[in-house]
Amino acid sequence: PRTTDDYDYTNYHNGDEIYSFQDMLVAENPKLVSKIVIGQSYEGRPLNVLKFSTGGTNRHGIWINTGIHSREWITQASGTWFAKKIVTDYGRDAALTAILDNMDIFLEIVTNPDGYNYTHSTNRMWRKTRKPNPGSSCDGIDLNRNWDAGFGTAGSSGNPCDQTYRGPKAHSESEVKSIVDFVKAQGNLKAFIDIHSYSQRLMYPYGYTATPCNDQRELHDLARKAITDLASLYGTSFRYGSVITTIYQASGISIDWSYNQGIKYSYTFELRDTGRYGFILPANQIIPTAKEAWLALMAIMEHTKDN
Ligand code: ING
Ligand code: ZN
Repeated sequence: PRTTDDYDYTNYHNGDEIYSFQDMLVAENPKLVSKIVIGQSYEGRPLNVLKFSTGGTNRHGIWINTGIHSREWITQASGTWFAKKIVTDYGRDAALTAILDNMDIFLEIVTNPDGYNYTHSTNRMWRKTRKPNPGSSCDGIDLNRNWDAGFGTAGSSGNPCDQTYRGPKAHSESEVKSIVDFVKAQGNLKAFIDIHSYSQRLMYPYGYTATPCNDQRELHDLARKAITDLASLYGTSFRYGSVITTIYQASGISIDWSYNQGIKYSYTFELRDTGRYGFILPANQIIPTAKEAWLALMAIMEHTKDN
């Protein structure tokens, strides 16, 4: 495709195709979208963040990332659709326009580029990074167990051969550290949303502890509103609650770190489906999955703006 209008949102794309989508989107919307390279992956790929901003100085921000687990292809595809949706709706949809007139949105679509490349070249079911682990024949770190929030406790693995291998220490992985540094430097994010698949859930902190977070009531009520809006489109049902009560104990996860940094609206999604196709979701579900998830994101972003 030569423009983002020609981009095929109904099919999955590799990392290079998504990178060129990002560059086209920036070129087409220079006043609204810019690309920030926050670092590079272990294998040297850029860690690109799209910034959607209508100006202002030091505005509050919303962070969204997809694809931290490479095999969850519906998330990178949805992230791409969200990016196009933002530029399409700005100035047309009142709610999105109000959000962007008050806050910036930061979107990292290919959060684990090495893993994503590997799912296209070699192993469709690869989840972790591709960094070798010294002393082990098994490669890769789980980027959603590497964060400094209950790091190393129950809910992750110290075995490099496991899918939930946490890495040698918190923030040891450049894909995580680059986000940590960016979020800290930004300093004014109010929402942090990490998007996974599959199992149709919307969750908030914590994953590492059963102690409820201080904002549990507000986060719970907002999650209910978000999944109700989501379901209004096609009737897709999502479970919701804290990570530990809704899915399982998980330590070193992104949203526990962001919440403990003071970013109250920290949420993680698990998009479609519930297991019929799992990670190999048919491409004809990309647009419906993205559209319904967008309604939930809009609920969270509007609430963030108003609070
Ligand atoms: N499942 C998640 C995992 O990392 C999860 C579940 C999501 C736990 C978000 C904690 C936070 O194990 C998938 N499919 O990645
Ligand atoms: Zn995941």
